[in-house]
Amino acid sequence: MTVGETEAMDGVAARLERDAAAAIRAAETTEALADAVTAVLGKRSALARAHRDLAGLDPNARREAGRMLHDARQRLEELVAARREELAASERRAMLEGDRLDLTEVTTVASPIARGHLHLVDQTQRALEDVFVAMGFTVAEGPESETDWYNFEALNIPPAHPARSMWDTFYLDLGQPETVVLRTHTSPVQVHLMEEQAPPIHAVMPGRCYRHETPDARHLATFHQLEGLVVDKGITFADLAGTLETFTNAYFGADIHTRLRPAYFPFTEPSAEVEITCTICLGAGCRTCSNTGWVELAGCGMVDPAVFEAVGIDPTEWTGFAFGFGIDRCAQMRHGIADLRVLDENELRFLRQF
Ligand code: FA5
Repeated sequence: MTVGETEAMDGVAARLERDAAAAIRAAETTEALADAVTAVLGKRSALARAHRDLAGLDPNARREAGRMLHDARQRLEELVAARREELAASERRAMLEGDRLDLTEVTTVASPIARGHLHLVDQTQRALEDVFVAMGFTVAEGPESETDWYNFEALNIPPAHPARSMWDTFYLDLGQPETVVLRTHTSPVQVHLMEEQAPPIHAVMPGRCYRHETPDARHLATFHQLEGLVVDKGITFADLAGTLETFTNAYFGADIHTRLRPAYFPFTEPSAEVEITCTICLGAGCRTCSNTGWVELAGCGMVDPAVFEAVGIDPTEWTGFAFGFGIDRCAQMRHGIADLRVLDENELRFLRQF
């Protein structure tokens, strides 16, 4: 190969390599790169043609030109490998970016399931419990179906006693007729507690009660009470009155007045009813308070010695008081609900207000 021929071949190889390198760098995707590789390094490429043309050269020139083309091909293959890696990396990045889960976006999308909250009666029960727990009471619970003994007899209401008519009772079809009832009040939980626990006792007992009553503005057939029981030494009616006063101030506010009216319950002596100013009419008289200006919230009294005897507590050593608040009534008076029946209807537009 003459010096001139060598220079000419050098120039051809350099041009082929420059053009091929430009095509490789211009490829923007791995697919485009594969096409570029076929075009610049494949069998029909200018480089492959130049290789084939070497056959027409004399052996020296062929060797020299062959080396140049071979070196150019090697550099181009290295360039292809580097570009392939670059493109694969950026394509992987793009794919991960596309798959990324944007958690802020997910949480801002409104859930098709609306979040609920506690029913007003449950909220009220918890608020009442909180007030009494802050005063040092514990919280206990008892069963909703009771034997006649717990609901009546242990509470000093023997069978056929006229006081039974104070509670319109639902009887369950279990055992002997009229021996198992849906509890008509939470007072039977007092009996369970005194059987299980030795005095002193300071406890409240919330729960659902049932009465065969026609619902009206102040009554439901299924309602809730919060029973209270204190058994200790030297407990007097003043302790009961003070506890009720502290509770009503804490729950209803200092401007709500309460009064105690003498009443009768077979399991307390003396007994009283706790009334507060009707919050619907502020005492003026309305349908909710039957035009009296007052609404009864609870029954209460000093534990009758006969109840202590029924559960084996010595009434000469211990005295106590008990009360039973209507939880639904407390919610009614606290929130100015004219008709208690709305608490049972589960109308969401009403419930969502609380
Ligand atoms: C009793 O149930 C007694 N066990 C209360 C008691 C406990 C007295 C401890 C003495 C010692 P009474 O039936 O009055 O009493 O009910 C008490 C309270 O429960 C009422 O003041 C009222 O707030 C609520 N209540 C009673 N019946 C219903 C009803 N049908 N619907 C809604 N609340 C009611």
